[in-house]
Amino acid sequence: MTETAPQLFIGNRNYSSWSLRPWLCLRWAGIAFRERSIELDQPGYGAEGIAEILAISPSARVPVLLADGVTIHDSVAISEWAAEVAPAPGLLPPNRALRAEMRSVVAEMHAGFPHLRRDLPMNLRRRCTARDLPPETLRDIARIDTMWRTARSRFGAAGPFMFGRRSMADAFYLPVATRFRTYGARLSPESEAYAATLLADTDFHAWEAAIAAEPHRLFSRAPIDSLYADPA
Ligand SMILES: N[C@@H](CCC(=O)N[C@@H](CS)C(=O)NCC(=O)O)C(=O)O
Repeated sequence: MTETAPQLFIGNRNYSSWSLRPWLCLRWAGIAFRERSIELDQPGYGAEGIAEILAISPSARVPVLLADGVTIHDSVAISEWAAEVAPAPGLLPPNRALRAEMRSVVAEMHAGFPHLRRDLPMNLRRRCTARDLPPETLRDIARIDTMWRTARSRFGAAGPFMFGRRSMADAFYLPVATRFRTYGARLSPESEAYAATLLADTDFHAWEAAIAAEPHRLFSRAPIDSLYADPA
């Protein structure tokens, strides 16, 4: 790979769902890129104050892609860049109406589901059962279940992904499938089948394998690893 290869800066693979999404899009698009990992568990976390991130990201957040001589500092922008550079794999469906529907669910994920993100943060290593979830979080889960079930009933004949063929929507909801696995959320059979399709992705397995190779350290700046633990 040359020094001009795109560089993707990501956060901890175990926790950073915003990093995983464009990373999957770049892999699915077949784009060669250099990867740089930044530890999120350090001073400034949660306050957009991590010095290493500030040095490369105008938003003080990761993911960031350095490519084409510019800084692309958002998961959707990076994923859209990947889809433009390599249109053939179909990250953006060629049909305009389908593309608009796909962008709607990507935007819904990117801008929404705050309660799901608060109560079921991505934690790939963890397995536990979420307890006493508030109604607003149950509503987020129910909305996603309906989204997945409806899409699968409409596009099932075209393939096993949300819109039949694999697209950017699948990269945006794969981290959600991991949250449902981590916290034991119950879904409709159609959504369970779709989540299993996402979790079987070979690029995602490569991402998970890299976590298994890292030293196991619990996150100290937010209670992600102790959520729903039995009281000592
Ligand atoms: N809207 C951004 C969100 C990115 C984001 O929140 N990144 C987190 C890590 S997953 C971050 O960099 N946090 C640094 C901090 O909180 O200081 C995107 O879609 O890329």
